[in-house]
Amino acid sequence: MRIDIITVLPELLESPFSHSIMKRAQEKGLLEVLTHNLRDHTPYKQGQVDDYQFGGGAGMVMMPEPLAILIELLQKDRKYDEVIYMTPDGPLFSQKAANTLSLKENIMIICGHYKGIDERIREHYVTMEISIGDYVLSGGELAAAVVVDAIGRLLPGVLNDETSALFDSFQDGMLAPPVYTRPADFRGWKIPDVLLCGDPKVISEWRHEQSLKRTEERRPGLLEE
Ligand code: 6GU
Repeated sequence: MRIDIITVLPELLESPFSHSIMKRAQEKGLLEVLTHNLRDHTPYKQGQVDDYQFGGGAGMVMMPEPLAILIELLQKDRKYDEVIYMTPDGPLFSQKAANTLSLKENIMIICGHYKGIDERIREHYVTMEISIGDYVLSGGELAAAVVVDAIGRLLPGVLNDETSALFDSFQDGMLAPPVYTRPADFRGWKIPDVLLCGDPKVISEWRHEQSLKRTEERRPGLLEE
């Protein structure tokens, strides 16, 4: 999968994909993440990409022309399955959306800043909008990093048995069960006996019960879905 990200802050997106699982996904050739600095593509002087909003009001708006130029430049080389605009007024991101996006070949992500991007870009180029939660970030970059991470780890071959996504929270509509590692007795705090019983079926049933209990207590809405 290839992901092209349009941003005015490419530096902000360097580290998130340079470590751990995202790094391995790229080294294995399963994921390609490219950032494009919008300022390198603006026809306006001094790298200008934003301007005052028509009708007045505080805050700048990202101008349509630099975005259209860069989007069309990218679209010349490949067909994008989705052109995603990261925005707090978009639909909420979910594991289900991550699963669906992980099946795509080419994705473009536009990171907004200031008051957002000119509405005409949303109307004419954007095919999907994503918000990662009901709070406002100063730009779409951190949200884009969240989305790329959630998608990237689902690509076949990225995770191994140790990191498998099969038993993640949300993957079956439930939260994950509690987990423990050595020592079995830490300062007198003992792990549940059942985990030492050696019967995979009994342990699997216990984990399922724990998942259900956690989900009922913390996120009952998930069970209704
Ligand atoms: Cl995608 N962008 C911004 N700027 N803020 C957000 C967001 C996105 N999702 C939640 N808050």
